[in-house]
Amino acid sequence: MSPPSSRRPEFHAFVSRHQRFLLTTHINPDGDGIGSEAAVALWLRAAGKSVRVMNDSVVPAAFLFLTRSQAIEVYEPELAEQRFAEAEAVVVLDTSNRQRIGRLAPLLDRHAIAIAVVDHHVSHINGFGQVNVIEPEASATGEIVYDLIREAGGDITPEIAEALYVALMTDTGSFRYSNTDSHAHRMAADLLGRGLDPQKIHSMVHSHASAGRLRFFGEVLSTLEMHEEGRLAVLEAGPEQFQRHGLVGSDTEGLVDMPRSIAGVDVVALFSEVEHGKVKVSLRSTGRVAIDGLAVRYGGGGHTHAAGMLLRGTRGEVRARILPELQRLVSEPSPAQVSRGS
Ligand SMILES: [Mn+2]
Repeated sequence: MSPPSSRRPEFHAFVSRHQRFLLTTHINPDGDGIGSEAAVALWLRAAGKSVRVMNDSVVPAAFLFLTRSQAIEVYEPELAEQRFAEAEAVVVLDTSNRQRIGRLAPLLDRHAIAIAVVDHHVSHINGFGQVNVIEPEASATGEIVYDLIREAGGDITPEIAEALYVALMTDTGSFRYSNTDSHAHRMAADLLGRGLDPQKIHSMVHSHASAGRLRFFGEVLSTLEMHEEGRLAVLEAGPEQFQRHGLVGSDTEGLVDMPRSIAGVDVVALFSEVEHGKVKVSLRSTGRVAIDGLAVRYGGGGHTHAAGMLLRGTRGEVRARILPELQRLVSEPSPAQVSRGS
């Protein structure tokens, strides 16, 4: 059953009505963003549509194999103008916050272009498209895409299956986060039945760490702080650490998840000051505590148990603002903050 803000029939009409599509996803795209783009592109092309894909950020090395038969372009001012002029319709995948598509966002205003949004984040539930398929109960945008392709009578080819498997696998933390439900497992089973090699896909996605990234993880983890009688874990990384190891903000992927394995931890916060005066706050929680509300109040977003925001200031200043809020969340969760799943 789709929630009120999900408009699947309207999405199918949107696809039928247009011929030339431009797909995009959020800045610092993950496996769900790239996998969903690849799957939708392959499906639309098989249906005789013309498709371009352009993102604000480069495709991370881990997901380059998904661009074998569909190029994913990176934003450049002139090229972006050209792509928007050529397209009739944009499909935004894995974010319903228009700011999150980065430098492509202003082009939505300058070009009279139809917009559809397909997403599973709860923070901008009404969407900014003419058509919004926003289903927070889906474990990945790829899961919604899988349903949409099948509803439209499209063929889940081995290549589409691979892209959707990557989307599902990465957004469920390899089927271990709380969003992993029976629908996700049924979908995975169906995709595997189409001849995928899960071990091979897993190793393609997870064999791109550099030695510098692991040393950086080691450094940051060695300064792990525990607050609130062990229920709140705090990590911090500074600009000099990113520079020394040659890393960027997206290289912290996975780091904030590690302290979740400590017995008794309810919330983990990572304060990454990637450049001076700009702090990325990554939040994770376990069953008892919801952290998406806090992220939204500070202009960010995410899911019940995985959220984040970007704040201005030094990490000392940002910590001083956010830490008391986290301490409050951990020590007295109100009924509204009790898990409702993600
Ligand atoms: Mn996602």
